[in-house]
Amino acid sequence: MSLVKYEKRDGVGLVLVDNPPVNAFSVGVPRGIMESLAAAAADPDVSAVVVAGSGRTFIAGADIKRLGAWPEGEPNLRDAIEVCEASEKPVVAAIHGHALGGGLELAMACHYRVSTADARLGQPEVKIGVPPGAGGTQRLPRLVGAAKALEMILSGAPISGAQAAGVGLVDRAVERDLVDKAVAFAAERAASGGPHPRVRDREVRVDDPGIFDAMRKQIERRARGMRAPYACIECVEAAVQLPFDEGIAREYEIFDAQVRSPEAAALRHLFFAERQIARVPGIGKDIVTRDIREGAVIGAGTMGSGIAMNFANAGIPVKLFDLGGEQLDRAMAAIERNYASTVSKGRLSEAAMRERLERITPVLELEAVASADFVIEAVFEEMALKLDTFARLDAICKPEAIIASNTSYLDVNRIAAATGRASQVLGTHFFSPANVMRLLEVVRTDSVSDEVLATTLGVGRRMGKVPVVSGVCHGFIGNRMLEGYLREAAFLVEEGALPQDVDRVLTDFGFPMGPFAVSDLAGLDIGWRSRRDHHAAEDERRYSGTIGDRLCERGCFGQKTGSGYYRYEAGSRAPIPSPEVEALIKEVSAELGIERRAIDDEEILSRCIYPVVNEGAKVLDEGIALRAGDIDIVWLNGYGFPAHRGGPMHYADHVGIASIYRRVCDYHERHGAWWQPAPLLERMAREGTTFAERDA
Ligand code: 3H9
Repeated sequence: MSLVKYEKRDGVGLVLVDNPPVNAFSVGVPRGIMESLAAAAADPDVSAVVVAGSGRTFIAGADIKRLGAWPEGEPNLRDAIEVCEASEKPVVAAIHGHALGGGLELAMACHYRVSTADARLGQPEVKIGVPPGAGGTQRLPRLVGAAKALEMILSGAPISGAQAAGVGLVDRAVERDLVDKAVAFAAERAASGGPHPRVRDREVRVDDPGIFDAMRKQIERRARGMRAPYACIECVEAAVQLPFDEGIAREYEIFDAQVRSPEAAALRHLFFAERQIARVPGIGKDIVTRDIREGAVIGAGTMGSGIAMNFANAGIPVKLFDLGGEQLDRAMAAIERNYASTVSKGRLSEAAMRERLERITPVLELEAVASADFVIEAVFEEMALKLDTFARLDAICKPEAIIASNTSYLDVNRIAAATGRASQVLGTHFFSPANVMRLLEVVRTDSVSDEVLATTLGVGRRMGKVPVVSGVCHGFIGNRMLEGYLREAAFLVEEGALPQDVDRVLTDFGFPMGPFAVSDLAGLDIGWRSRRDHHAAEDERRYSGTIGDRLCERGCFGQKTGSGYYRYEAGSRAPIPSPEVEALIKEVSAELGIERRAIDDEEILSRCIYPVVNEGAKVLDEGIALRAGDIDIVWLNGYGFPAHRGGPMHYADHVGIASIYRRVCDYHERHGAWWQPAPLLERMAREGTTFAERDA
């Protein structure tokens, strides 16, 4: 089947890329384009060429699966672009849908560009860890100026066809009849005679030569640990400093090195993992989901308020229930403050804020939620209270209503069994702050119907979340895996490291904050209380909460009290290492009979990350997570795992399963039962397989 079609229309050769779903440059597409251009060049009846995309889009770029893995000898995107630019007959790109990455690069190598006003044009390569690599960093600055090009290439965000016309990226934007108009335009340009303009021959406009250094500074925080954004700047800088041929050679060289980097491999993995999460057994394309017109949230604490905002943001009117009027007033005031802060940052209009606020109705009577289609319970994390709440909701809610629990740890199967509608009960585990964090674990109970699960995933997506299906277990995918991470961080400090050592190693790895700074931010008292309630269940294993308990006993709850694992100056969130905490830590080590020792960075990293991998392997083996990629998406969106490491399971593949397994066995021998190696890890180490292979 041909991926590129060629036909003649009114004396113009029409090259139509036909490679659904997004017309990516798969193997065969560049060849097809080159053959079509050759046919047009050889045909005396053809005066000009139009390149367009068939179906819903122009071209979404290089085939990401093939990046850095193109078959030897097969013509590639760069070849097609060269032939296109060298054509003596004018070539016009007719753009609708998306012209992204290599798609836009091809369009910029055409002599002219016509676009629909609503098309999306951009260079998103940085999001998959590479700079544009088929001339994008050289041609885009020549069309729109260095500053705009840098903005587009560094953000990866597309602009509309109408905006593209405004900045000189396209010659015209049209509302309809794109291909007909492009054909007419091409014939007109041919009639006016050549030579036809080539972007490579233009000068680059730079208003401020200091822009490159300024950009490097500006992205420092965001790009921590990543090379791709800097590679993008370097390439655009080359466009300014070097003649076109040298500049593009530089771009190719930088791209070719970067595309083979672990960073690019990690981001490519996440691109596909993000799309895989929607593939859930039992949920086919033909599944009929329910119409959700009204939501309800039970419990107006911080979580409940955030969840109510999610409904409002998704355009779904919601009732927010709490028993206490004061609590409800506080919640509504907090919600309003939250929206107002978004408005003040220019990210929401005043009118949109009003609309969203109007969608949230505080209610004091549980009966008021009877009309809701989707109810989310967000009361205290206590089984008895949850069971009682669900029994009451079951009696009040309309029969077809879905009732979800926002529990972080509890057994949702038991909660479902407290109702007479177990097929309509499941878990929706939001992350705090619930209106900000993108992760949503959707907990699939034994009894929930496929239709209800699909509806819930749809509601999550409407809320702008990344919904990942998890099976039922203590802590679900994410929190279950987090336990080992926090436990080892605490033990490392008892054994000889300081909180700032552990945090530094993990922020150097790429986490935005280390575990101790995060604990201070969240408040140490929450964990303290829960340890006091559940400590008895910890049996004879080594207890990881001693230092945290001591801090709390002294009233050091973290940032909110000005001291925790660090101290904080008034009004500042910057953690400052504290000599008193260090003394306390040493005291605890001595009390526990631990002789403190120097712990190197490598041990800190492996002690914190490998339990996550080990538990992840158990989660996968037990079927709690559907794929290793799902686990990576959970850790990326819920726990700040650095994207350029690809998530814990991808990182494990990168390090090598066998070497991680050996380390886990070693720690198991030295430190205790909680390092029990996952049977899956053992099997994979023996068989020499990877999580990526398991997912494929
Ligand atoms: C590049 O161009 C490098 C060059 O500079 C230099 C080269 C030398 N490749 O997202 P969707 C698949 S790098 C392969 O669900 P939407 C996707 O996996 C590229 N596959 O649809 C999915 O498959 P499945 C720069 C791709 O409507 C299906 O298509 N370009 C590619 O929500 C539908 O995708 C980009 O980074 C691809 N390029 O969004 C653009 N694109 O159904 C990446 C999509 O099996 N793409 N697929 O799960 C996108 O941003 C979105 O797909 C797009 C459509 C906005 C186009």
